[in-house]
Amino acid sequence: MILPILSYPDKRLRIVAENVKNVDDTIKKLVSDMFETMYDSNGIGLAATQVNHHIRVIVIDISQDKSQPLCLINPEIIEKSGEISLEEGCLSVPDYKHFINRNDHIKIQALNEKGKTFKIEANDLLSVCIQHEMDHLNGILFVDYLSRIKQQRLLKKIS
Ligand code: K2U
Ligand code: ZN
Repeated sequence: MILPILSYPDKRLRIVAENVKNVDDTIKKLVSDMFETMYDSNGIGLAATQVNHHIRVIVIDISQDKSQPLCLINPEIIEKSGEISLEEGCLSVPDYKHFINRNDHIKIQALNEKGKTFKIEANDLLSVCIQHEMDHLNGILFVDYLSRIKQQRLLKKIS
């Protein structure tokens, strides 16, 4: 089912998500709804926070043909290195893109949608997307990295 996505400056986007205790059927249903919602919005990532579920679940698919679904539950960054600046957008901040500096390479440990622990290394867009989504789980939006002036201009445009 397609879920409603919270929009900036909604305060609920600032809630820090809780760890998932066990990957049960409710989580599996949420993951499936998150993929459906992400694909429907032409996103390449979506965090549970954005659909008002404050648990540490992320779905990602940076492929053009929706062929590489990736689900990260309770993700933790094990390593990070390098610098990259990509133009980011956010399904919770419509019609706004900006270059953001992040690490180019990261190594993550997480649970998959079967509750099995796995490790993944990522570079470039995948690395940026994972970092963007993990920020969501900590109540951080990409606009938070911009100057106060830019944030005020954005808020004015939205209000
Ligand atoms: O809101 C979200 O978390 C989805 C983000 C994922 C993203 C993270 C980093 C860099 C770009 C996108 C986007 O809104 S998905 C739409 C999109 C796709 C490609 C490039 C820019 C925006
Ligand atoms: Zn986002």
